[in-house]
Amino acid sequence: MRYTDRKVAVLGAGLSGTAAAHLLKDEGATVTVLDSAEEKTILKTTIEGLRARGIEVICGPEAERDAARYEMVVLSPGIDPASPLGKNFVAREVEILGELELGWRSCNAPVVAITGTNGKTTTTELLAQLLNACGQKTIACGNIGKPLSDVAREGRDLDVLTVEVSSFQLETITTFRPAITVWLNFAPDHLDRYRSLGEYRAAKLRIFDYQTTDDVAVVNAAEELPPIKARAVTFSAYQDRADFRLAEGAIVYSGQEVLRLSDTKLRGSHNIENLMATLAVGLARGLSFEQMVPPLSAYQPRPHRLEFVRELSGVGYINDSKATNLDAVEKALLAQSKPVVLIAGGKDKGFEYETLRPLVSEKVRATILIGEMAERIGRDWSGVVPCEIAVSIADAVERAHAVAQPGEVVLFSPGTSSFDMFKSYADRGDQFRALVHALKK
Ligand code: UMA
Repeated sequence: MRYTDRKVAVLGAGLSGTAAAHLLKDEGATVTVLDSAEEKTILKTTIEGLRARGIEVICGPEAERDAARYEMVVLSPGIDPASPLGKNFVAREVEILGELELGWRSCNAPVVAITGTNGKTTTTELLAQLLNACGQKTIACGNIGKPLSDVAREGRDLDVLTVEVSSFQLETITTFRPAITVWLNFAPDHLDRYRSLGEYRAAKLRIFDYQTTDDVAVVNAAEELPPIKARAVTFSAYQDRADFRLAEGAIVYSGQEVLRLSDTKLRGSHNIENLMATLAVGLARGLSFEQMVPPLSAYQPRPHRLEFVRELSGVGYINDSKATNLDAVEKALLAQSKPVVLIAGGKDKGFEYETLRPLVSEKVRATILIGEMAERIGRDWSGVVPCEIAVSIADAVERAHAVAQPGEVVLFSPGTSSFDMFKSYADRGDQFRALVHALKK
């Protein structure tokens, strides 16, 4: 057993921390889980499950003051090393690693790791479905919602792991070496965690750190990346010099038409790039285009990503709750051909909505604003578009319904995270969808 008798602290009792704690316990460690939240706010079954296995759980302020001597600390991705809980350990000379690194060390299958500010969940899922359909056994895991530590514990016989990785997870890698990496794009996000965009980008770029010349990096040709050791394969919906490029409504590789976009259910140029990256990974894994086209054509987009909800009195309603940064709103707006009534806003993550003014002026006829950011966005877009402030998501949907004219779309693309009013972006999107279905003419 890898961690026999080691005294390990796991920070965070969420999905990642719980999975890490169970894996460490399986591997012989003495484990304590520390979480800054009060015990009553953490899932009871989680805590009971940990304690039942002899894993100690300490919650609340006591967790942040814990002075026990640990030989190793495992960090959940959502815990900023600069937070009170993180700082308590960073200051001491103890080995710190992230849950991704821990899980990877106990997994045997090669890894395809996908990062990017937007599209990584879609690409991870698309790729996992493609590989499975083509006979390569895989599982979509990582930031998508299944920690690598869980995958390691299950010990399934897999050919490859399809892992969505976030900047938070990459901050703490020390050996994580994917056989194939995917760099989809980069745009401002997470400025509530990082002091600058450069810091966020540097964390993401760590994905390439441990790759060698034997590995492959599938990268967006429009991105200026530092030198990478892995063999690069490029893609772009905008640049002709890319290996995978767009020509007359089709994805082209080596002068050959590979996939007609009208044959897939994915829309928007960002999704074309997600498809290109997926094809590039498939090719690097030895698949032929003939094998890959049928499953890619059959793929149904996930909910909350430009999800068409319904049409009512000539107005289309679109749920894009997964848009948690401004780049995603930009892509959602660019994908619209009809005038838009936009519902936006949410938690203050330090974004400047002002940067969207030209596009909002071109595409949006009215906005309904919600959450912590509502008044700020109203000021950023004043003079460009009429803005109304709604007090709840129900109020926002009612107002959008009243304002929208036949031939327009109501687009719910918040542009920031949901935690000021909702449990998650999925909860936010589910509420929007239910309210839209409840609308009467
Ligand atoms: N906590 C503390 N102290 C702190 C902060 C948090 O104790 O200072 C505790 C909380 O009380 C909570 C726990 O830490 O009990 C939560 O840990 P976490 O935020 O790491 O959440 P997990 O449930 O472990 O989920 C994490 C990822 N969350 C984040 O990166 C914020 C999930 O990504 C991921 O699916 C999961 O691991 C499995 O790998 C979510 C996400 O929002 C979807 N990711 C960001 C994104 O996609 O933009 C990066």
